[in-house]
Amino acid sequence: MIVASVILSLAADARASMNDLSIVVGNKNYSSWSLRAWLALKQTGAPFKEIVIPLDRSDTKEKLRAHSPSERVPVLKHGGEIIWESLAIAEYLAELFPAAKLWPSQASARAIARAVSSEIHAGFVALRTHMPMDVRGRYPGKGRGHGVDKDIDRVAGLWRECRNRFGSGGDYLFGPFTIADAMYAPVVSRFITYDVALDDIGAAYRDAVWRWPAMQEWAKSASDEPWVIAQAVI
Ligand SMILES: N[C@@H](CCC(=O)N[C@@H](CS)C(=O)NCC(=O)O)C(=O)O
Repeated sequence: MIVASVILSLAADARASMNDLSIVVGNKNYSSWSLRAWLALKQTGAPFKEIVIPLDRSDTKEKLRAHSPSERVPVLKHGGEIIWESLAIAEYLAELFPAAKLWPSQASARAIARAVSSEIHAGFVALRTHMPMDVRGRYPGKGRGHGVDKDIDRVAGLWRECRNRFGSGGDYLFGPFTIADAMYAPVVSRFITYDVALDDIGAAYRDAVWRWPAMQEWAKSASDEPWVIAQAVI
């Protein structure tokens, strides 16, 4: 009885504050980590407020400090709670909104979705360094620094494996859109910006993510932004 009433009151707390979500992001053209968390939040269908902090400006650090304990974006605010780190935000949203099915429901698919999400979160340094996200930019053939081809091959291999093993229920890595797709969305944008050639499975997946309405909404905002950051490698 006590357990049931605690569960009911926790559920009521969560429901009561579902409308109290905001996300702090960087420039949409450049902030790849912000894109990941923002896409996961969009996928919940919940209303949220958005605060954009332009990066690489004299007042950026001060603005970041006002919102983020790590002085980085994204940050999710839910009531009095502050969550930073894109993957932690995505995990939090998956728990808060179980109906959104942000992770695959089958255990081994879910474990692999978490593995590929952690792999991009922690790795692919050459790709992330030499091909910085620039959503509206088009630089075919650029960004091929040391180690980038190896990273591209690994990404293409992961996409192929996930699509072949788990993708039959939809156009995304695990069928329907999950956090894993949000984590690779900036890579999709990079592959378009730098015109990276892909096999048929990779190209179809890239196009599916790019067409996704939330991705298009982000890309439109990125194109409309006034800020320009010089990218060293381009
Ligand atoms: N590991 C963090 C990385 C966050 C990160 O590096 N964010 C960049 C923007 S994409 C940032 O806030 N940079 C601060 C700055 O440019 O001053 C995450 O996953 O959220």
